[in-house]
Amino acid sequence: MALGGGDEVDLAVRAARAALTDWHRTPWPARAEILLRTSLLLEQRKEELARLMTREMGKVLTEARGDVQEAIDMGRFMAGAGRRAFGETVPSELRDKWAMTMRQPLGVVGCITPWNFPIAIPSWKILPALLAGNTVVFKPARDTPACAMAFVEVLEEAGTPPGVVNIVFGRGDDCGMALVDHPGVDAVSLTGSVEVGRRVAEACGSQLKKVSLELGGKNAIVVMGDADLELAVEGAVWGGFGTTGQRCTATSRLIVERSVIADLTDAFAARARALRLGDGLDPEVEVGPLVSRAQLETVDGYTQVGRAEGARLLVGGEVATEGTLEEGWFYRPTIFTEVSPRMRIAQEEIFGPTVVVIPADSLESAIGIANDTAYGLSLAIYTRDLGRAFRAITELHAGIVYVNAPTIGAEIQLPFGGVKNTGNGQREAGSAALDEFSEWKSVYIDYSGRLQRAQIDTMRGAAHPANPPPSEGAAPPATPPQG
Ligand code: UN1
Repeated sequence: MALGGGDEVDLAVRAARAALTDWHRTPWPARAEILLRTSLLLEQRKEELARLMTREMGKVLTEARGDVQEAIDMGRFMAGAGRRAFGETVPSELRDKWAMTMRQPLGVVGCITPWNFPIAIPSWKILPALLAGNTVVFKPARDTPACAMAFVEVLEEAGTPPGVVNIVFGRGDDCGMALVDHPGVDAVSLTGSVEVGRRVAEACGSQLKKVSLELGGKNAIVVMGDADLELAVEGAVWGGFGTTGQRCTATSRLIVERSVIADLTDAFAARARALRLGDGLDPEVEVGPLVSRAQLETVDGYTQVGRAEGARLLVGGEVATEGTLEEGWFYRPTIFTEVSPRMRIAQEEIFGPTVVVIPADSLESAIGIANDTAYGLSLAIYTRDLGRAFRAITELHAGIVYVNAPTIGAEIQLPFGGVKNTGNGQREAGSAALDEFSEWKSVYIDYSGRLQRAQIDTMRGAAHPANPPPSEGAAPPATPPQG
């Protein structure tokens, strides 16, 4: 793979700057048309792109289709948003004066994306950035260049003018940081690790660049004693082992009320043991490989950590090598029980098919455990009790909360992002996406034909004795003239 560095980034940023004025002047609905065409083209090419994705990073085909679908959805949503990018019109405090707001682009936006959602996540960033009139330099993860390139080709085919979207390939250290540091880049949007997020935020902070960070999670499903346990097990399997656990929204903790923990764990373990591993292009396969050897080593490293911490390894915990599995980075779905909430395996993001089961005594203690990590992306509760559900909705400290559904499965019409180390308060997707990629301009239009002073001339016409109008300052006669 070609590895770009500072020179390639500089070329891309120059191209993006050169294209900026014209793109900004293009009306919102016209930009939106291109996003609609992007969405339609992605739909036409969905199968081909999904297959490319499975081959490139390993997620099973059904999920790869879902990934492309997320970008299709985002294109539709942003296309609609182009005709409803509302500002506010509010009454002025002065006569014959108009007050309103409009969205402005940030300028050139650097989009740095991970490999786990190689088309969906770029679409969350690039499509709203383009809609708002920004131009983009896109630096995808090194593990998924083909998906990234295919996405950019679709944007080009949909009619994005030259220079509006640019792609650079390379390592985070040099290529990614060159993009973040480049003085021609006005804002950065990153999905990645906390460690990288911190570096990017520091670099942006020193240059006062707007930065949006989405940095992962340590998501949990809380299962209460009254829950539909079959449903909870389904949710835990999908949330924990979908995408081989390589989602920032993956369910990596199950916090279970003691009364049902034995039943739930047995059923969950049986399901995990039965999952079919293999080539994601095979429709029978449920769990694909990890993306790389490095990821496999990280995941296995956490198994060793869990053992050393005294947790009980119930299922998995090893590399899978039987038959053709030997040819890929396969790891068995893994469950630890007898986990205490402060263990590293219960605190740190593993990004693999590892779920830890933690007992809880009550709803209150379960919520406490769920909230007690450095992250706050996605938390879920399974219960049939409406009161408990609402307590959880209110008290779970996360950007996304699910009731009777696992921690994965966010839809693009709602904001996506989290609290604490998960990010820096920005949200992607939904209408919030435009807040990420635009800023407000307040506009005042005075058609009175005279100087009107805000806060001072505001009582004009209201005969306020403390505030005589400037041009009619003479006091009225104390007694009306006699007729
Ligand atoms: C991610 O895990 O990086 O909610 C994104 C979900 C998906 C997006 C996940 N729609 O799981």
